[in-house]
Amino acid sequence: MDLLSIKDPTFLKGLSNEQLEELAQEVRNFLIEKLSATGGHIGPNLGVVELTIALHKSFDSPTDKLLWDVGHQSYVHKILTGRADQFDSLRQYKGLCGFPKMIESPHDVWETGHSSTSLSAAMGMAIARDLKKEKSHVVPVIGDGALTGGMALEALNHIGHEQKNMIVILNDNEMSIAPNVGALHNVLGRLRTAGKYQWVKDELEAFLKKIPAVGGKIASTAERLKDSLKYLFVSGMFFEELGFTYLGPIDGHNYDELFENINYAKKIEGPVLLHVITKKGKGYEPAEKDTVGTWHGTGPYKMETGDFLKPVITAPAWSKLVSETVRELAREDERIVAITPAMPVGSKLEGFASEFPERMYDVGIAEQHAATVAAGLATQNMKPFLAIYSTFLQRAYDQLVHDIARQNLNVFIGVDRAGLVGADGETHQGVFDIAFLRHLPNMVVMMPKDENEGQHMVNTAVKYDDGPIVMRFPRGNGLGVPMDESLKTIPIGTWEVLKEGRDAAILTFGTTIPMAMESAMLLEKQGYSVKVVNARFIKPLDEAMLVELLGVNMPILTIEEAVLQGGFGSAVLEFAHDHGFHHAKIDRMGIPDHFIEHGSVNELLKEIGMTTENVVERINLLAEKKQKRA
Ligand SMILES: Cc1ncc(C[n+]2csc(CCOP(=O)(O)OP(=O)(O)O)c2C)c(N)n1
Repeated sequence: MDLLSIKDPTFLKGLSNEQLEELAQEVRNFLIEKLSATGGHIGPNLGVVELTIALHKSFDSPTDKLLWDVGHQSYVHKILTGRADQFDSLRQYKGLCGFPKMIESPHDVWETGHSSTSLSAAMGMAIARDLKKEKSHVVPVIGDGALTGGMALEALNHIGHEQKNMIVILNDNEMSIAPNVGALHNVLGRLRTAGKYQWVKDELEAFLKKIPAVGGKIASTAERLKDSLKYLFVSGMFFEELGFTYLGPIDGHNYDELFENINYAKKIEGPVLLHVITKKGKGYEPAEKDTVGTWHGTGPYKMETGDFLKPVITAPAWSKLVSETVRELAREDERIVAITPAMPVGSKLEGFASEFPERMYDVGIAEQHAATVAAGLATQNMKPFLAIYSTFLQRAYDQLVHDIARQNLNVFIGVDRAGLVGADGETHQGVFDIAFLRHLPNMVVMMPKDENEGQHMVNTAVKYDDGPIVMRFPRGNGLGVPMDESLKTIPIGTWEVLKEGRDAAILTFGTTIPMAMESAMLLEKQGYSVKVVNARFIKPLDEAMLVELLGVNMPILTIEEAVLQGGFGSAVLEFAHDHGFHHAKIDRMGIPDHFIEHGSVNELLKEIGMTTENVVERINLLAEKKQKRA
């Protein structure tokens, strides 16, 4: 069938299982081909083709609510809800979003990007449905990785207690991005190997019915017997104990099993958990064979071979530079322990893990826990390195405040993917961390201008023993600068003048430094002498340098690839005000007060007015034109 002609999922109702098999194959071919050009979350989507088709055939979306946890596996859902024609623009500027998006379709009832939110949202929807006396199914689809997130466990606790009608689909492929970890993963493993629980229960009931009943006594004995036999047959009946009817495990690529169990689940009162086993990357050999997580999300690839079409970049990847420098330092300092909340691959901690397996902890999708584990380690004079993406650190705000900063603990937080991240879009932009870190007492926040300074900053952070210290660094690669042989420490709170100038100063850090330098060169040609400062410490500020600049009434432009509200520019404004420089000429460039969607970083910067041309224009407005110098 022509996938481009699909308008909504109602067409599925009349299709036979054979026709659905054909459809699944077409969807797979389509995804493999389209994503080879755009990149995207190929592995997770190939794994849920039959599951998504079965759900859309069995339920009436959007009256029935299908919620996709994390949302990276919603491509099949997008195809079935009439968006196949937009896949050429997937994850591109103004194109189809890689995650559910309400503005795209009424079938996207819940927006995501971060994990483990679906069960709580489903609970809210179920409460609303019941209060409004409506009839509908609420069906969150959550992966075994996302289930390790604290919020999902909090939700299970609540849903099981309230006994709301809801069908939770547990999409278990044994993978998070990397192989899934944790005790819960082991529980699922036992369930997987224990066989079909519902079958065991039915068999037991049939057997017990054959025992001649002698009033209520035997009945209650039988119940007790059933309970104890349950443990005999199925170890760790975790979900039943939490108040869910557990169905499964079933083969998520088999329509007969899917329909039988979904239809059965619909009839059950109270919450149901349907345990569906799927294969990540199903139907595309390179992705199916992946055991480390390479095919979770990819850039473009050659369809026939599965080779990635990566541009040749010789500069080191930021994540690798940071993790490998920590690894080098860990050889001398046995107190260093690395912690990652489910991102060992993204954070490039494989090398550290292989050299120091006993000092490396993947804690699952558990950012709050990760932060407080780091805090606990620090209380014991250990040196925790918390490797975490800026966007996911948002989850651990109170742990930063209450556990780390308040106790002034020596935790080194490597804030990865800081700044705009591009194709993942709104939910993943790392633009809030400065605003939520810089107001915390005791916190040091810094960002290097290039990878050479980056390695010295890692060393600075590891040697620092006066409280928490954050090094933020961007997605992608360094600039390809020469690297010093030996590591240095950088004095805390010191900035660096990169270019002298008399008419105005640009204060910036990290990724925006090349733009500042280029603008300053262009401005020279227009007759402006512009100073450029590498404001590598966002907190504490280089107060001596600021006083010097403000003292001569130098117009200042601050630039940051982060939100303006509460950002670095705000810090400079506050400083000027608090130190009596009430007539200071300060202009701020940064991310305005709205969420930034997906697109390439350059397209996004252009959209928000953060280009060389914009800098030149803003300096022109700020500074009085001086006589052109010969
Ligand atoms: C709060 C949060 N932390 C980390 C991530 C990064 N992340 C995206 S998908 C994923 C793994 C999800 O695994 P699972 O739920 O099993 O889904 P699968 O990809 O295996 O289908 C992780 C860790 C995230 N999206 N949100």
